Amino acid sequence: MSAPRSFTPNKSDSDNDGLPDGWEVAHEFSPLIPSGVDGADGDPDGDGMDNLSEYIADTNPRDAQSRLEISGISLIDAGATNKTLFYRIKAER
Ligand SMILES: [Ca+2]
Ligand SMILES: [Ca+2]
Repeated sequence: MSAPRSFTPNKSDSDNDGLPDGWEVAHEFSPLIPSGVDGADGDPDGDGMDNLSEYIADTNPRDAQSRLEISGISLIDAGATNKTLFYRIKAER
């Protein structure tokens, strides 16, 4: 399969890496390269969240301080069949 030669910002995923073209261009990635720093597994800011995770969390893939973090989880046992899981998510965008 040959590499795509053009892309349509905010409309498609030309390189089929799961990252929309518009998002890739907005964050200075190539919408035509599906691997390495430009791909879903790339982590150019080294924060441990790959690009696909940054896209889903709506965080900045070029800023290590911009990340999604679960700050606490607790389980409330309200009986044999009723259990409630509480969690708090901190998103630095
Ligand atoms: Ca893409
Ligand atoms: Ca990252």
